[in-house]
Order: sequence, then structure tokens, then C-alpha cells
Amino acid sequence: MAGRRTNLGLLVALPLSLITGGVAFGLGSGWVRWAVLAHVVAGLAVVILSPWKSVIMRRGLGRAKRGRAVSIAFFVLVLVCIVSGVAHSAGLTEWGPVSAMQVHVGAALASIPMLLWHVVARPVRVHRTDVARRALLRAGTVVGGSGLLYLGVEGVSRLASLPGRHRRITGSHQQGSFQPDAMPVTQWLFDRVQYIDPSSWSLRVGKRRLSHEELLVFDDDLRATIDCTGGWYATQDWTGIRLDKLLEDVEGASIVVTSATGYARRFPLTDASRLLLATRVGGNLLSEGHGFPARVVAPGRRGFWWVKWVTSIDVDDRSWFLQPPFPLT
Ligand SMILES: Nc1nc2c(c(=O)[nH]1)N[C@H]1C(S)=C(S)[C@@H](COP(=O)(O)O)O[C@H]1N2
Ligand SMILES: [Mo]
Repeated sequence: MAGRRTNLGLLVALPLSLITGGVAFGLGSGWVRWAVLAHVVAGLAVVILSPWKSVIMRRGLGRAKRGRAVSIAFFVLVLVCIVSGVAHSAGLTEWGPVSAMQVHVGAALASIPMLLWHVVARPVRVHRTDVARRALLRAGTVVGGSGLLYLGVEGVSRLASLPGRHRRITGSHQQGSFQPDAMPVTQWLFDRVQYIDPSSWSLRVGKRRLSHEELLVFDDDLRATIDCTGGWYATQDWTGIRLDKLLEDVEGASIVVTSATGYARRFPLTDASRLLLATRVGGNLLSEGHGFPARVVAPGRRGFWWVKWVTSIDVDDRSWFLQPPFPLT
């Protein structure tokens, strides 16, 4: 494959890997299956193109060019992304103090400015024939090859009984289902576990206030799976009160649930009957790590929606999508 075409292939595969990775993080059900599949195929296409790219790189490194250090750093980050992605899939999820997924996402985010720089500093010429039948066939071969590589890796992982074989459609590994104490305690970015005294805590719902005791009276049960973007999931039996019951006869567009830490998420009001404010899990009170005295249970949504240590719930007319797609704290 000629150098220019290899570069064009990478120019498609790398941004596609980043975009599909971001989408897969944002979704917890439904389309996430396709985002993850596209993410894997785009990532493996990078692997397939790497022998040709290594020839181009060796040539490029021979000529002393400005920005060589950036190119090398960019290459290393892409390599780290691929290795950590494959390792996570295979079940090698813990790398000492960090997880493979944290390394994967960290390297991917760090690579974005370098990708932009690379595209500007080393532009690829696009020819009209790049969208011709032959070129598309070649692209199809790369996509097909990476699909086969994916099936191969999955097959080996199944045959060798690697831990990676029991994964959800999101790619997450099961950890602590029906054993809340064995389920990881995870925070999105900067929050710390809160130790709240239930006697001085109350939940504010609009203008109303409910004590912990008043809240414990409710016993709506819901079996639901929490799926953290960190790469694990767990199914538990949660107990509490459905938000539609808590918010009877309220009008508006969205519900804002706020934590004692200030962490908050906004949900469409039409979701109220599917959301639970849980006080218990597996028949026992929530542990501090898992959000005592009360936390959101949001089936089908990624873990970062499951606000812990809830202190207030409000409804207003703002649309739920007027918020960053991911929490900023
Ligand atoms: N207040 C608050 N709630 C939070 C978070 C946070 O950082 N702060 N992290 C979320 C994320 S990313 C996940 S995956 C789940 C983890 O829940 P667990 O610790 O009970 O497993 O909590 C969510 N709720
Ligand atoms: Mo998470």
C-alpha cells in the first residue's frame, strides 16, 4: 500500500477511534453496542495499517524535520492506547495504581492536540480517485481485516477462558453483582466519599424536606445494572422510591439531582418513572462508598448518572441536554 494511502487510512481511523470511544462512554444501552464495535474496528484498522506506517515513519525520521519529538510522542500515545485497549478487553484491567481504562482514556485525550498538530504540519494530499471504487475496495479490505482480527481476538479469549470473555455490550467486566460490598467504589473525577450523619441530613425535593426515616418507609424494588466507564459493571437489587412518586404532579422539562459534593446530573422529567432514589441495596442500607443515605439508580445509563449522597431534587423548565455530556467535576 502506498504511503499516502496509508496516511489517509490513518487520517480516517484515528479520529473515528476517538469519536466512537467518546460516544461509547456517553451511552449505556442500545446504540452503545455499535459504538463499541466501530471503536474496535477503527482501532484495529490502525494496527493493520501499522506495518506500512512504520516504513513511512522510518523514512521520515531519517530526514531531520521540525516537530520530530511531537511525532514520536504521538506515536507512543497511539501505541499506549492500543495496548491498554486490548489489555482491558482481555481482562488485564488493573495496572498497579491505575487501570488499563484510565491509561487508555488518558493517552487518547493527550493524543488529540498531537493529532491536530500532525494533520496541520504533515498534511496528506487527497486525490479525487481516493473515493474511486478501487480505493473503497482497499478500505473495505482494511475494515474487513480488522473485523476478522476482532473475531480472532474474541475467539482466542473465549477458547483460552481469559477473563475478557464475560463482557457486556459496553465492553465492561462484571464485578460484584449481588454482592454490593464487592462492587467497586468509584468517583467520576474529584469527589471524595462522603460520611453523612443521617440525623442531620434531609432530602430537599422542591420545597419539601424528607428525613432519612421518612425516606426509609418507601420500598420500591428495582433490579438494575450499573456500568461505569471505568470498565466494570454490576447488577444489584436496589430499594427506595421511584422519582415519579416523589415528584407527584410536578410540571417541567427536567429533574436536577444534586449531591452533597455539588456533583449533579439533569434527567428528562419523562424518565421519572424509570429512575429510583435508592436508600438500600441487596436489602441493606447503602454503604458510605455507594452513596449513603441516598443515591440515584438510573437503569440503562452509564455510572456517572447514578448520583451518590443526594441532597436535593428539583424540577424546572430547562431541557436536560443543556448540560455537558460528561460531568466536569
Ligand atoms: N456525587 C457523586 N456521585 C457519583 C460520582 C461522583 O463522582 N460523585 N461518580 C459516579 C460514577 S462515575 C459511578 S461509576 C458511580 C459509582 O458508584 P459506586 O461507587 O456505588 O459503585 O457513582 C456515580 N455517582
Ligand atoms: Mo464511573
